[in-house]
Amino acid sequence: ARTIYLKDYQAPDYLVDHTDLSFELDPHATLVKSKLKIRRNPAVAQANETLPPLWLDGADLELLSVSINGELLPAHRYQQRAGGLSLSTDAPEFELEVHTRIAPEANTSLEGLYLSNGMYCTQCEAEGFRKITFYPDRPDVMSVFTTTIVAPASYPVLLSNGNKVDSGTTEDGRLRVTWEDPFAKPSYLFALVAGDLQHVEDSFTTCSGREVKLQLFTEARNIGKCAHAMTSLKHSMRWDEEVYGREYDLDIFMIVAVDHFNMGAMENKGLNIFNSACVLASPETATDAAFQRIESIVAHEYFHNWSGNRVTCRDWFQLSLKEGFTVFRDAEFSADMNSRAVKRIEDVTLLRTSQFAEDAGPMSHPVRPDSYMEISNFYTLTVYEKGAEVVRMIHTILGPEAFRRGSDLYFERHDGCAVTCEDFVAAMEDANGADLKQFRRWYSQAGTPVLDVEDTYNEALGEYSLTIRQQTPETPGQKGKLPLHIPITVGLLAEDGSPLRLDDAAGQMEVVLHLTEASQNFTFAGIASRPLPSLLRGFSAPVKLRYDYSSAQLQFLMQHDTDPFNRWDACQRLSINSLQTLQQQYRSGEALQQPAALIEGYAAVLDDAALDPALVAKMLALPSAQEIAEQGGEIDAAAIIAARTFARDAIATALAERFLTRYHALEQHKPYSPTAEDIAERSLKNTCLFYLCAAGSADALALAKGQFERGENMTDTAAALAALVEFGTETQAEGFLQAFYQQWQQDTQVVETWFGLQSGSAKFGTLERVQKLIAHPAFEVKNPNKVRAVIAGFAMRNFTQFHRADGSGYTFLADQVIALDKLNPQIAARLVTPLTRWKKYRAQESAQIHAALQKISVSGELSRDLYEVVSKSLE
Ligand code: BAL
Ligand code: ZN
Repeated sequence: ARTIYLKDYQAPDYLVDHTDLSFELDPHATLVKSKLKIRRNPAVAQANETLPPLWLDGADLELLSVSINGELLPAHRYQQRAGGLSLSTDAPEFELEVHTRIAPEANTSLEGLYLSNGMYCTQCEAEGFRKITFYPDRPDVMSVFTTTIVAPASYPVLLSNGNKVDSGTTEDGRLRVTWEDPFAKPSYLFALVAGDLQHVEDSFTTCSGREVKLQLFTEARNIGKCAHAMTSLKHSMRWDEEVYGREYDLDIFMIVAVDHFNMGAMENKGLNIFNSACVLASPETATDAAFQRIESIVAHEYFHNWSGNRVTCRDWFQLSLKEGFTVFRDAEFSADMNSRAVKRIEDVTLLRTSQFAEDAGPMSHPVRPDSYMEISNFYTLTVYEKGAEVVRMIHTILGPEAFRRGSDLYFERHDGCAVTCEDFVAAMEDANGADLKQFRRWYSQAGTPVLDVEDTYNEALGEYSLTIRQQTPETPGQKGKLPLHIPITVGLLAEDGSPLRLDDAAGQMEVVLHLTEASQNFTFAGIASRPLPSLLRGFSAPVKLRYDYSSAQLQFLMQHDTDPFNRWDACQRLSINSLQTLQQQYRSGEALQQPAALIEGYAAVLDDAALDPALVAKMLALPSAQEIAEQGGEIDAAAIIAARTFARDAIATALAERFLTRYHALEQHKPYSPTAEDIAERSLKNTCLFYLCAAGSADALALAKGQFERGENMTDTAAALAALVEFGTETQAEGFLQAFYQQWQQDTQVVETWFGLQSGSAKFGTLERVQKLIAHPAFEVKNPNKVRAVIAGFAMRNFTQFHRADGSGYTFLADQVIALDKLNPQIAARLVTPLTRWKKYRAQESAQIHAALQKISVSGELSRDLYEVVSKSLE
């Protein structure tokens, strides 16, 4: 497979001013006619030049005809090649008409035009449009689109981008609708939907008083699950006006829910298409986590209307320009709508668990990658989440007002254009006279920086000093890393726990230190006694920070830090320290010792009535096995599992009474509502239930059974079921799972939850069971949600069973990946991730994982997606 480099970027030879598409839909033979108004790109044209050939991307298309200015083009004027069509032209401006035939029914890649439960839909980002018609399928070619859809009367809803301008019936009785999108856009934002759909409707009045029609389309059975997404949409529209000054621009905004979808959702102009799991919810069927995910994804896609659509990417290396910025925007939105600290904790947990692993693995790449074989493989945690952290650091360095000036300038300067990460940073600088020269390295340098912090206190001078060293480890293809500009938010605590005023920060309680050197000293004057530092507050930079805190100091921070994020983080450090000690004991064959400091810390957290229950629940959750594995050093799966299980059970037993009291105190006697307060209570209550069941008493299991049977809402039902599956007998677990399935088998989203509860269970989700689930009638290999629930649930969220000693988990995953690659390369390339980390494990596991990867490598011809990941991982 060919590697594409950022350094080779060239502006397009031709531009497309207008794109006129017509579709005659048919599952096996959809006719696509495209009429393009094309002209030579004046930015690259030379005087008296010979015109270069026009290149049109195309994949899996049956070419029927090519005409220029109404005349059929003779065959010698064009050449069909792998990946597209090359045409010679004799004028700098012309109208090109291309007719192609495609088979949506046969399209299992879910890129381009395909069918989901009989409904037509599209996914064009990044390079799916070339599976619909021949086109310059690159984001810097922006065109105004008109789309006509013709379909049998059994498809009464026919949608595309923009405004509906015409509709009628063809002579043979088919329906015909025409849409016009007045905003020039790249092909990746094109969308088409056709189906027998219902919709809910609402409206939103923009800040300038325009009325926007809001419509959410689903299959009839899901029409009762739209309210939360609609509310979330209206909140997002208002928030973007208030916080960024961004008003919606069309008269209509549509969302469609589809069951078969590779991503979470897609921001097509005026016509967002969503994975059902990321938009449909009701209290009976969706958990709190689903409600919050929906709110944030609806916001994310809506926010793309400005950060992505109005201002788009010049090329796919700039993907983080829209994704990093938009993730930052949606995270701030969620923080404003819910608990800021909890949102931050969740995002940082994801970053530490998965993005740090990516940064340290064979696919490691900068936020703005330098090269790729298959762009779909770069929709990564690095581009999205680390990219959002980079934008957050700009926000921290400049401050909120300056950041807003920067974003205003960015949108004003580049509206209607396809631009680069450099343009974004330049706007932030120019609006504020700021200097982000060194900061730009965050975009080009891969890997997670490690900060080592030491401190000294000079009593005689009343001075406290921090020495901070930074170092970024080597990553594939990148040696000799340079120091980054890292904002480190710091506070100091006095002996009594009160925050110290910092002279350098004009009497503020915290200060942002700007680390720019490899090693740097920061001194605070007027400090009367040795303080305890609270470092990297709010996780002000995506780094690993090392400072030698004692257990007592961590417990002190857990109680007294004024930064709620750092209270939680102190608890995390305490947990990780305890778990590392337990792992050492396990490895040296000693009896595991009670983690006394951790139990003491947890007890204090449970006793602190003033602490937000959401924060308590987060503090009481032990780091996942995966997160423990990311702490560095060789991964010993058995030691991690033993340590974590031992700690969990020790906590459960020691604090059983407290858990019980808290559980009862948190029982809710009111209707379900997905507010931050109610979610917080349920989350702590269910944490208590889980520990109570872990301690193993019959009473606790009876509590879980009662909660399960009451079935008040899916959050409580699923939590009770998870506890019963993990800690009940196998027969009991089987019974509850059966009962649950009987009740919910008609509901796709609940069945996905049901699959995930089993595949992810340390106890129940054994390989044998997972193999049974794959043969279950509700499993559908062509549906990515089902694959994610069962196969990824096992391989990515069931550390215990996936890493079983005989290596059969790895072979199983290899076989699944090989089979899936034939159907859906994007999903196959995602699913292989756990096998790419083989170098990090102990010798035995490492050899087993490597063998599984080899098995894939020699299994036959791989898709470009899977080939890139496998070949880079074997290097
Ligand atoms: N652009 C792909 C889906 C998303 O990030 O919104
Ligand atoms: Zn996005």
